[in-house]
Formats: sequence, C-alpha cells, structure tokens
Amino acid sequence: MKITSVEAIPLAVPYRRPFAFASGTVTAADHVLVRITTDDGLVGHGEAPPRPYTYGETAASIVAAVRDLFAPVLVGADPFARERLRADLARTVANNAARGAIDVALWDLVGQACGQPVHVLLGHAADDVAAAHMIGLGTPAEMVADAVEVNDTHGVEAFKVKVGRDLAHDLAAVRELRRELGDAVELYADANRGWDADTAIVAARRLADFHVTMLEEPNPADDVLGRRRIVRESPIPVVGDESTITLGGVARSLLDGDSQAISVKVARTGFTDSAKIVGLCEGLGVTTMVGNQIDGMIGTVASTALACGQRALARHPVEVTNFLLMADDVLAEPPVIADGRTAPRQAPGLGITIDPDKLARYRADR
Ligand code: MUC
Ligand code: MG
Repeated sequence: MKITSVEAIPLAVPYRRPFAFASGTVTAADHVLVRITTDDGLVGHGEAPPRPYTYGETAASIVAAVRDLFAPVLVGADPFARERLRADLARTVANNAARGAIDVALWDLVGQACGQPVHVLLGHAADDVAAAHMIGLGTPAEMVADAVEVNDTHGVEAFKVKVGRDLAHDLAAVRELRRELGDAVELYADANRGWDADTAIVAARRLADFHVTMLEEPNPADDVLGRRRIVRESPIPVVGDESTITLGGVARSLLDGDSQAISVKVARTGFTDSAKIVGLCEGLGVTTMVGNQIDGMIGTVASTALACGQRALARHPVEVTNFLLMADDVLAEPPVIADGRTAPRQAPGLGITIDPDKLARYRADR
C-alpha cells in the first residue's frame, strides 16, 4: 500500500458559544482536516486544531506545513512504516498539531487495511471510558450552569475547571461547583500558565480545600525555580500539558521536577508518540490522562480510541466533551457520551465517515 495524496482542508464550523481559558479564547472551529489517500483506495483522516498560544500554529500554517513540508515525505511511502515515517517527518521541527493529525490519519489507514479499530491495534485496554468535561472561564453562575447541563444531559461526573485569571473569582467558581455538584464528582483545575508561582502555591492549597484533585500548568514552566517551588509546596499533583508537548519534553519535565502527572493529547502527539509518552510515564510510575485540545469530533473519536487502547489512560476520565461547543461538524455520526461514559468505534480504523455535504458546507478553501 502506498500513499498517493495528502490534503489539508481548512474548515470553518461555528461555535454555539465561545470557550475561554487563561491563555486565550476560541470562538469557532477553524480546524484543518488532513486526508491521506492510498493507491488501494483507502482514505485516512485526522484533524488539526490551530492553537497559536500553545504551538504557534494557525490554520494557514498547518495547511502550508502539511502541503509543503510533510506531504512530500509521505507521498509514495507505505503507511504501515510508521516508525520510519515518524523519523522522516521529525526532520521538520514543531508544527505539532499538523504532525499529530497526520499520525492519526496514518493509523486510520492502517486500521482500515487490517480490518481493526485503532483502539484494538493500540492494545484494547477497555471497551469504554469515563468522560470528563472541561469548564471554560465565565462567571461562577455560568460555569455551574455548564457543568450541571453536561452532568444532567450526559451523566458526566468529572470536571476540569479552567482557572488562572483572578484567584478570588477562580475560588468562588470552584466553591459554587463543589456546592452544586456535590462531593462525589471529581474536580481538577487547569490554570493554563495564568498565575505566578506565589499565587499558584496559595491557589493549590485553597483548591485542595475543595478536594480539587490536580492542578494543570499553574504557571509558565519556563519560570524554572518557581515551577519547582509549586511542585514542592502544592498539596495536589501538578500536571504538565502545554509544557510537555513532546516525548523528550515529557522526559525533561519529569526529570526536572516540573510535573508530577502528564496530560496526553492526540492532537499534538498522534497515536504513535502518545503511546510512547504513556509507556515512558508508566515505567516511571507517573499518572497520564487524555486531555482535550478543544477537539472537534474527529479528535474526540481519536482521543477515545487512544484511551481505550492504553490501560494507563483508561483509568482516568477522558476529556471528550468539547465538540459539544460546535454547532455542527463534518462527521456523519457525532460521538456519543451517555451515563458519563463514551465508547470507541467498532468499525476499522477510526471508524468515521465524513459527510460530503457537510464538508462542502464547512470547507473554508472554496
Ligand atoms: C487545556 O487543557 O489546556 C485550552 C486551550 C487548548 O488548546 O486546549 C485547552 C485545554
Ligand atoms: Mg491544559
């Protein structure tokens, strides 16, 4: 099997409402659909969300990187040779979301060629996983309303609360969430680097009072000694996300004492490097969990496949709800979250079908 074409199609899908966090706000899904076709007629898909505040990528830069840098490496190659392709693609640095989407599309192809879903190829650790919902910044009342709706509608009982703007506001929101949702739900927090070290240490102690279980990216990890001080003094584990975006970056962060748990995102490390990160962390006794890059439906399907493929990831609720922000998407069948859980698709590869009418409606290049 040989790759015959690699396309990067920019999309523009409206949101129902914006999603805000300490380092930015997302108002529409301007994701890039990566489509890889082979000589035997198989088509693999991946989705790259542009996140300039984390990777420096835009939709235009993702399209250019796929078209000008990665496609020439891929065309003519065998998609089964993923380790060789990984090394060849790594000659270009950065472009994390573009590279992640390509890797997802390659696994989609391999799964289709083998007649097996990706979560089975990855190890089939679970038949379904608990879902976690990420609550964007807003007033405490808005944040509670969002959580209650997702809890009522989808049965979700784990929530990642965006914090990192104003500590008094953040604590008020967490207090209200705990009061409304009760003691049984898991709350964990993500500051997206919004605090300095001193504020983060106070915040970690106060958040622990509300039984918040983890604190993601409290400050910029480049504030090296500040981050180590947080890790030392926080009563809850510090999770690496945007400071741990590559396999080597995860290793460095753990060895330097910058993080005690790792958020793994298919959107940046695909399946191949995500599995390597999970293996590294498993060997070190470090918790990993599947995070959400404010993914669309394809990214959500991929995240579920990864979590159900790897035992270490299947243990913690998986962040899979952000596609609910989108008014629509290009998939024929949206992901399903019911009774707080979500299951991988059973069809080969990612098990997805692109709706041609929706693709025509939402593609931004025509
Ligand atoms: C996260 O975990 O930080 C916020 C921005 C983004 O791209 O992903 C998020 C979620
Ligand atoms: Mg995060």
